[in-house]
Amino acid sequence: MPRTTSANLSPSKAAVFRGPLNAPHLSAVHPPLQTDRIHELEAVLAGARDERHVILLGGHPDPDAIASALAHRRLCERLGVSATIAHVLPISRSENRALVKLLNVPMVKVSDPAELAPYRYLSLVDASASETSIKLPPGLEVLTIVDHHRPTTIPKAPFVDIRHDVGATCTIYAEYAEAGLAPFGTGNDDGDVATAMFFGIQTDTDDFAYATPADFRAAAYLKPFVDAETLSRVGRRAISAEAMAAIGRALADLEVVRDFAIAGVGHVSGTNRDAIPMAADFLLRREDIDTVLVFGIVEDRVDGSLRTRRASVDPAVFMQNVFGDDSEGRPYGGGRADMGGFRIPLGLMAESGDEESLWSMVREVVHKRVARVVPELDKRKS
Ligand SMILES: [Mn+2]
Repeated sequence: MPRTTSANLSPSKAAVFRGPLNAPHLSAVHPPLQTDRIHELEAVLAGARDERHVILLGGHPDPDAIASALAHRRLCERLGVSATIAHVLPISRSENRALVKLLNVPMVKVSDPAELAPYRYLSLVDASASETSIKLPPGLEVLTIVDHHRPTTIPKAPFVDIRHDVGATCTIYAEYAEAGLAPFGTGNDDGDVATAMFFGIQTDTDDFAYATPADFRAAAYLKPFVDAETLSRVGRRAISAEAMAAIGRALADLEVVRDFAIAGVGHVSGTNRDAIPMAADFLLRREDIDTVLVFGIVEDRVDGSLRTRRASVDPAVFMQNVFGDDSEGRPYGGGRADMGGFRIPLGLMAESGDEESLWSMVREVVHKRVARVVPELDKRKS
């Protein structure tokens, strides 16, 4: 493992503030590390030492969530706390499955609340509310919350660290390590954890395009421990055959009205649901397009993604103008997991055995609705 200087790897907390990373020019761009916070976290975790602990990931876990869970588990291990990483929904992108495989991420998939019964404490990473698709056993208590999203309600837990001024949850965990709470460079799995965390920061900041000084600082702290070859293999962002086929169908179905594009991908399996935002991201790269809507049928619903480069287009407003609200008055779009994503349940229609007719109906209805906002789309069809 390459070492930079002994000063910034020193486990002694006192030495941290004298390390080279705290040079005046860096302190000027980011406030100094908060040692009281790490003592608080250390005390909360140490206090839970005798009980089993689960890190439950919400949604379809992305690299920042997976790597934050690894960082949290590593921290627990160092403090003598046993922690298990669990998730409910499948890991949907093949690049994320590659991350889990290449970095040996120990994860268990849970589907029944009974599987969570052995655990006393719950830690949330990269989310401030627990996964809604599983009912939590009443005895399970939230112990820590570390996140970088704006919470809808202020969550309560013995330890809460929510910061919106960083691009990734991994940045916060890297700060804990840099501040002296289980610093990197001592453990066998440090390389894997650092590599995952670096990739988490990289993906959550759009390859550092939206990285804040804190994200760069965290990445710089982790870099000496990162395995560059593994990082480049994970960073290849492999696309599954099914997702690539869906992108092909999106290209074949593409309709362009001025700088707006719409494309349907037909049926996509739940595991490859992310083929839809992937296709949207890909189409948005066409030089004459600045807003794109891609949709498809995923299991029992219409699933779609709106991507835009235009500051004047608010995806949530666009979606609401197009699809309106459901029977309970909630908009179909604007889910927390996918900005600009929408989901419309197909209800009984989903049971139709005639996939082709169902798709052509869905396609027609979506086009009609979108024509409310992009009228030229309708004129083309008639
Ligand atoms: Mn994140």
